[in-house]
Amino acid sequence: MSPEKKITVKKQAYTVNDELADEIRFLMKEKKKLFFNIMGSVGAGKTLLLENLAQRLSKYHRIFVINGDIATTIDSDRIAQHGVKTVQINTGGGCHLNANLIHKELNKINLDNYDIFFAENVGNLICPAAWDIGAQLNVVVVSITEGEYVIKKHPIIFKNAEIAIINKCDLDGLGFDSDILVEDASKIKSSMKIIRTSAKTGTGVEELIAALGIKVPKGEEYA
Ligand SMILES: Nc1nc2c(ncn2[C@@H]2O[C@H](COP(=O)(O)OP(=O)(O)OP(=O)(O)O)[C@@H](O)[C@H]2O)c(=O)[nH]1
Ligand SMILES: [Mg+2]
Repeated sequence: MSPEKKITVKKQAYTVNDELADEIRFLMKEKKKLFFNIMGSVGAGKTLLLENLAQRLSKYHRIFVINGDIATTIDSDRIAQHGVKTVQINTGGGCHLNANLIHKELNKINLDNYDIFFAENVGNLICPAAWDIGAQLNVVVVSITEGEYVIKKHPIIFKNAEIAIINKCDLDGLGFDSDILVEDASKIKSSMKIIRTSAKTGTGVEELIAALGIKVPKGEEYA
């Protein structure tokens, strides 16, 4: 294939994906559903944060979680233990979810049976940034154990997100000031909502629920 033809095919793939992503977003809005894309590095704590969210929210909302991974059903099994419906997509070698994979899973269920949808994207800070999956909000998770340069080195995924989570704050004391991660995220995008969490202790999870715009009964919301 000539280089020009290769570029055209790639452009077409993005266009088809973006159209389908818009369709998913439109449908979710029309049906008054929430759909969040949780992206982030390998091992940053995406699944443990989703376990926290499932545990807190399943009392009040019907939740459906789509987990993307190269192999295994470990993440969907972990989250399902908290009383929410989950499905695992194994991408084989694929390094990201895309609108087509999400659309196929949504087509298998009755959307009216759920209120809130989460997708846990494949763990890395590169490929998921380029593929719109039709979510209303993109969230990117990094952990302080990834070091002081992790946000600076991956600006694109932060540009494409509305919420940045700096996780594993219980492990502070790694020889650098974690404020630098907050500064880097806000330099990349001044409107970014930045939340420090520990998915291990639960710190910051209520703040995250509020930032996602998820309603909980009076007295249980983040002040
Ligand atoms: N100390 C501490 N450990 C955490 C925290 N969040 C996650 N972990 C641990 O970090 C490891 C990876 O967490 P996961 O939730 O599986 O991370 P992930 O981002 O879903 O990883 P992948 O799906 O493989 O990309 C597990 O051993 C978690 O228990 C945290 O806030 N603090
Ligand atoms: Mg995971």
